[in-house]
Amino acid sequence: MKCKKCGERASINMRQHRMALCKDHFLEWIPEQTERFIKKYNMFTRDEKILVAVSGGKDSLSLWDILVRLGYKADGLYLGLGIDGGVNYSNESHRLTEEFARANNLTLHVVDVEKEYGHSIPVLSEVTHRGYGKPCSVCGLTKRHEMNRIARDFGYDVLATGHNLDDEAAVLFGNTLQWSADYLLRQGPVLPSAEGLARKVKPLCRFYEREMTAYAIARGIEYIYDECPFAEGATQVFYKESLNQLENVRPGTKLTFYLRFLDARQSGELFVQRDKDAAHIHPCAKCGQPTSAPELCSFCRMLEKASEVTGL
Ligand code: Q46
Ligand code: ZN
Ligand code: ZN
Repeated sequence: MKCKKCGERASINMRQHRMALCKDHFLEWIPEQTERFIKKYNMFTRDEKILVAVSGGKDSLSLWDILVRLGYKADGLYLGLGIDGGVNYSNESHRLTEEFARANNLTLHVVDVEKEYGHSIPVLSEVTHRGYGKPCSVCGLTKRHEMNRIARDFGYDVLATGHNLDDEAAVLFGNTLQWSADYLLRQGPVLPSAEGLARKVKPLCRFYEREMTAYAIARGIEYIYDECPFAEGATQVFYKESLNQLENVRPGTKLTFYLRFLDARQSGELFVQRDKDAAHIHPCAKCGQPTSAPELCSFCRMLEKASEVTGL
């Protein structure tokens, strides 16, 4: 297999694009494509301040690397979740993220959830009984809340996450199986800013997971290989595997599934936008973030419940 650009030996073959590239051209192609997606979906401009949520994994570190290479003003945010799971997941992911920031001379914000709120994610999950024994519901809620908080407090215009096509297609698959209209309407490369909330963007949403792995390795980025120990067995993993089976038989299935969805949604063919919650949005009485709940937002209610149970 030869590189489409220079004819040298290819190091990656992307069947869905009918294109093989050598390492050097692949390392050029990924940022070029990212820039194209940023412009196509109007994600942000070079004047805006971007906060990248970094977990120490291949996607978020690569995203940070790409944005900085492209000349964007991008700082990082690492959230210490206190997840151990036998592999010391949180410590190791923190170390790798710090190292990446240091090596590239980048600004990194670090929030340790336990230090900030008195409990780690697994403890918060256990005492509040959210999520049926899995900390993912509390974790997701906390991550969203903290990303918004740091973006607001430090004046970032945009929050960028490293979700890749495999992530997005799996979420889309799940939402489609459930016909969750509200979630489907909100899924996309850009979630516009709303009152008190920064715009959210996913610049890697059109790259396959294997492309991002190849990028991180080719670029020499040291990232955490282990997934969060709670990710295993999650429904999303099952959806990913199912989509991979389809992809193996018909290369390009995932990309078509996602892109056709975006087209249909944009053209208004799928759903009529309803603004039923918009009227009730107001700032949370405690943290000031927008919520549609009567007084406190779900994050602050979760913390209140935890303090009732633990007395802390
Ligand atoms: S939600 Fe669940 Fe993830 Fe949080 S607890 Fe781990 S798997 S990190 S994306
Ligand atoms: Zn080449
Ligand atoms: Zn709140």
